[in-house]
Amino acid sequence: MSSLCAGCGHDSISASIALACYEMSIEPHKIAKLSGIGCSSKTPAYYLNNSHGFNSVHGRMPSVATGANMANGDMVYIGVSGDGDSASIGMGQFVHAIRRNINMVYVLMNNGCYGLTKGQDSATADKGSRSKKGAPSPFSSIDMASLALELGGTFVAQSFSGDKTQLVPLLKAAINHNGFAFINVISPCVTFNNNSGSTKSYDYFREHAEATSSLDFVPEKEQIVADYKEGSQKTITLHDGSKIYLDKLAKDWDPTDFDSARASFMNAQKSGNIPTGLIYMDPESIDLHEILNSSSAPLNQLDKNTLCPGSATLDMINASLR
Ligand SMILES: Cc1ncc(C[n+]2csc(CCOP(=O)(O)OP(=O)(O)O)c2C)c(N)n1
Repeated sequence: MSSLCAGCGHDSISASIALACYEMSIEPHKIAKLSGIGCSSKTPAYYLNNSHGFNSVHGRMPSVATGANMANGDMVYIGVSGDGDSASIGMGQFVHAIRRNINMVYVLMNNGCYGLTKGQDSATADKGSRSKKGAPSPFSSIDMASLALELGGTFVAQSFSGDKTQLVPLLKAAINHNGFAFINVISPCVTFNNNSGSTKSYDYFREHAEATSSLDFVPEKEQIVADYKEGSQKTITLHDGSKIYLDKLAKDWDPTDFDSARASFMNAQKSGNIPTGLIYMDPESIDLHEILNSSSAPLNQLDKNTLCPGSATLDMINASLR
């Protein structure tokens, strides 16, 4: 049983994560759940029992994920974080995880406030928006999805906690993406930030959501059953042959086009609308292991000869540096 408030968006996201992993038949021991501190970061306690888990200190989840991934690239890393955890104390860690393209899913449960510590404005609270107890936020907000794109993020998506139809295929595509897959999920805080005046409330989202596409994810070996209207679909093939099918809703939408992804965030800032769906992805993305040419085989499975190649090899390396 979750100990979060009844109606919390975070619980719906947890349900979507569990469903995505179930539908992909990922064995629990192949998953590592990682988080920082906050109501959002407590959620891994409520899903994927028997998976590995690490609840780090506040804002430090990305460095734990980096270390774990470097030691064992043969796992599915699912990190969850809050907007306080990621956009304030953990901002430095967040940006470098994107820059390094660590192969992980990063779900930001974005409620525009510090839920766990009783609802203070976070850095994603929109300027002028008002939480239940607070004055209008005097500062402009940080748009985390737009930031992820600017930093060279290779998979940037946006969704809503209550939209399982959109979120589950997005999560599946993110799990299959070869690199850092960021999903910014608007997740209303029913206790502190679900009032009129809040731009992270259920009502505001319903009035301002702007779906870029509806989508489906089809794993490599499964029969393709997607059935979309003629002339409006886009298929993206991932590195392992799996496919993402997009049914375009927004005019001229192409998630592999960086410039239109960027333009959609610019337009959203002006209109106050929230684009949802797969905003951008690079199907050619290469992850940190490939960038560094490091071993993606788990280090604890390497034998002594691989780990210690002997003095002749060492002499060769030394000679090459002289
Ligand atoms: C180093 C440190 N500073 C401050 C805190 C207090 N603190 C706990 S959770 C939190 C913010 C949580 O907000 P968010 O990440 O948005 O998660 P939410 O609870 O809203 O899901 C803060 C400031 C802490 N635990 N550790």
